Amino acid sequence: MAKTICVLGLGYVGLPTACMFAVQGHRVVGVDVKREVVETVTKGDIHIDEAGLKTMLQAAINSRNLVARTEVEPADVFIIAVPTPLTPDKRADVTCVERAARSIVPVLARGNLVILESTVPPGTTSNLLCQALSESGLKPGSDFHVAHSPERVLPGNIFSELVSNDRVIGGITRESAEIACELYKTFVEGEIFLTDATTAEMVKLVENTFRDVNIALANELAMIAAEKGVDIFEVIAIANRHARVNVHQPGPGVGGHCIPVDPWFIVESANDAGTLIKHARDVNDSVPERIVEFVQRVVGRDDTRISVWGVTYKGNVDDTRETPAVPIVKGLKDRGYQLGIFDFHAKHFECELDSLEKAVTGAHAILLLADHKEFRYLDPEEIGQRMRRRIVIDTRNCLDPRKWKDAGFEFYLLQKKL
Ligand code: SAJ
Repeated sequence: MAKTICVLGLGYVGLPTACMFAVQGHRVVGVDVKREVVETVTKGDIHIDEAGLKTMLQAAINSRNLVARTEVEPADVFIIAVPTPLTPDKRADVTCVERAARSIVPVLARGNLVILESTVPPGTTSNLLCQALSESGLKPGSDFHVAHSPERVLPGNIFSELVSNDRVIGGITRESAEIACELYKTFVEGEIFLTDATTAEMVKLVENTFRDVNIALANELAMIAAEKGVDIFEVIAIANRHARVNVHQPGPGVGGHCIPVDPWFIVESANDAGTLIKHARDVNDSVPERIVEFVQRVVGRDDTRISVWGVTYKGNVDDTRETPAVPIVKGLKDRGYQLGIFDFHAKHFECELDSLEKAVTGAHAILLLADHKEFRYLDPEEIGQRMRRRIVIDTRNCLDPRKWKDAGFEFYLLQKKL
């Protein structure tokens, strides 16, 4: 049965989710505190880059099932999809969740369902969220339902993953989980696992922590392999052919708003445990500085210009949140390098972005940080003609070394000269 759904937060998760529910026939009110986001969405335009999002948004708007507002409206279901960033002392900043919950209080009615999709430390749904909603005078679990259903979609592939991924739904009561499950079944084709709210919170954190610790292992192995003169990407590719091995990829550091953040939510609630998780975080955070030192060793220092390619946190997205490119660019600038910075997708970055032509002209070396697929199709000869020296440092195993070496480039794959 069609429901009225209020989605709070029209970002990478909230907007695609709002669109999905709208095209399935639910009446959706998308709410964002930023007026410009509401205006953009209302026009059928997008403020974030995600494959298929614009088409989906226009379908949702044309169906007349989606409207965008700056204020919460009465609804059957409220879905909170707001950011939960890190505080400077590496704890979860849940202010936006709290504010979103408080904005629901005046319109909350008996029988409503409130779902938290934002990633939060274990216990947040049952404690902070329920307490905030209780200010309505209604009792969570009996007068209205509350569930945590963490988003688990991969930026760049959101629409297909929203549908095909398995989902975990943790209710503060079994009934809360079951009612939320019925709703998500509108479009979820993956399996839906029902559990309690704190378990669901922990599941989400464990997934991203697994990834972070695994990437830290890859980054540590990359340093060891470099000392041995071994290509770490080849080592991992062969090791991963073993049926029970899945080592992730090393790179210039770990970015995005999830993987470098979520492990801290476990560490903060772990008292004295969590040392391995913290160490992995520190390993990954130390990678950008190592990259800067390596650049210095390869290209030297005097009056040198580096062409930095790709500043997003990973390839084929426009997102520069928590990107390792920030500390790398800062480290290079602090050492006096001149930089030309180019990205195929990023719209915002700490420093001004250049055209590709400007970024390579007069450069002594290219430092590739984000593996956008477009980089693979560039002509090394054309690029080389504009440069003062022909050096490439590919931190992502993105380029075809043969092509670049044939064009006279000295080619480094992470720290290994090929
Ligand atoms: N990275 C590596 N090596 C790898 C994989 C990734 O260095 O082998 C780097 C990336 O370049 C990037 C960072 O790690 O800088 C994170 O990228 P990612 O693709 O691992 O993760 P996100 O942040 O784009 O999305 C993750 C996903 N989580 C998992 O796959 C377990 C996604 O499903 C979650 O929904 C998302 O976090 C989230 O919102 O939590």
